[in-house]
Amino acid sequence: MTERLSRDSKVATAVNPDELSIGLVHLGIGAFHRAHQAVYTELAAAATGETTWGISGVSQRSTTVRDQLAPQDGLYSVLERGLGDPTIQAIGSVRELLVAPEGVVERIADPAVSVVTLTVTEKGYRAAPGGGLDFADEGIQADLASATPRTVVGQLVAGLEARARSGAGPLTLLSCDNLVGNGAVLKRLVHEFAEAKGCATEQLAAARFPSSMVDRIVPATTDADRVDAERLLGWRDEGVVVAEPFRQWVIENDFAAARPAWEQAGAILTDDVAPWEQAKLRMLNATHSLLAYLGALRGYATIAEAVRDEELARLAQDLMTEDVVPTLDPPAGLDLTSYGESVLQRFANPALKHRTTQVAMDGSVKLPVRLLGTIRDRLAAGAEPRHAALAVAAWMRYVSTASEIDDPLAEKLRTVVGEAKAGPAGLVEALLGVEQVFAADLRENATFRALLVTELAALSA
Ligand code: CS2
Repeated sequence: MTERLSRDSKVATAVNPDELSIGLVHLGIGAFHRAHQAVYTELAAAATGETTWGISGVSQRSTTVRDQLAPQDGLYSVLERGLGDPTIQAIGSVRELLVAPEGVVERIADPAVSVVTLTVTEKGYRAAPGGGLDFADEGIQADLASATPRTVVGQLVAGLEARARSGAGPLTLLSCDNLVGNGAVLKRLVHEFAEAKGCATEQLAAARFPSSMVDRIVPATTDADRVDAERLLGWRDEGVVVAEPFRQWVIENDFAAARPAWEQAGAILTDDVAPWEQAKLRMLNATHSLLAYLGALRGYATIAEAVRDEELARLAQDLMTEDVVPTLDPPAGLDLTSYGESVLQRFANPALKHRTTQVAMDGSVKLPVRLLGTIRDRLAAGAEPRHAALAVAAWMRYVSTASEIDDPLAEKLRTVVGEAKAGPAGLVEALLGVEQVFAADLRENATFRALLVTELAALSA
């Protein structure tokens, strides 16, 4: 067996990791960050020669990433799987690995740190159904009462508070999660938490919360990927991440202080991220969910298999053209027709092996972001969003038939499904009652309900 990747391996990275000091904290150092923002950060540093943008990567609970990367001196590689042969690139920009809460507040308070980026997934924000902080959340309640924060929002507020003591300058908090208006969402949560705790006011006033749209398909790494990486790299890499060749990052240019020159690595800095974000969430993520639920129901293991089913590909296409496109006001430079085509082509990449069950997870927090906005807009325009309703119905069918569901509301969903009256109308009635997912306007909309019942009946036939 080959030896483990480490500093001694002398693999080529775009930056020399030994020369990097930490200037950025990332909360949620999963595969996505390592294949996306960390790559941009590394390439930006290489382009500018700046050595102040090493990353301190934080896991919220699991020690897995630290255990994989710390013995490798933070080094890992990105295995790119496109239509040709796979390629590999080692990345050196992650310079520290933390597992919260250990050392996180102290690192955020480091005066050398001026940006905190986040990929903590939809559920990591602990937002209430109607927006704002979920004060009923046990983690939030615990953090309001304790000095050792365990939630992301708690860590950020404690970090801001500690910066006031360490004399650090103003901080930028940059959300990179798939949320509508992710910057504004994070700002509201952080402000509400700080207010409830009565702290961090000065640093909070100076902080900035730009929104951003992130895009790269990053399936979970498998053992087969580790074997391929070892062959291509010449070293064993326990932290390898797999990604498609495509990557995109659109960032609102609203920073409190210094930031990496991400535009040098291909990121778009703009005054208005909203149209980019809306197009991506409603086109890509919505069709991803449609294919995940319908695909899983048809027994397909991967998204690529699902989109190769002609009927499913057509439904995905129709979702975009008939329901989504009429709701969008695309940014200059984005052609929605070719965007939609490219999305389906990316999904069809057979080398990626993106599991339908991976995309299907956490539906209760993903549907409101990806699909319900489209449905709301179409209903308001007097239209019938049949394909978007089909995606929701497919989720309903999936959560009521899958042997196991991976979702923060799994227990509640199981109970609701178990108590539902028999038949499609009964299941629709029961699941529309889950107020964490469906607000009253949709629950009470007769057109939406009728569409769901029709689609669910067809799926159950
Ligand atoms: C996917 C996303 O898992 C999911 O829900 O829809 O992770 C998707 O792959 C990314 O947003 C692509 O940028």
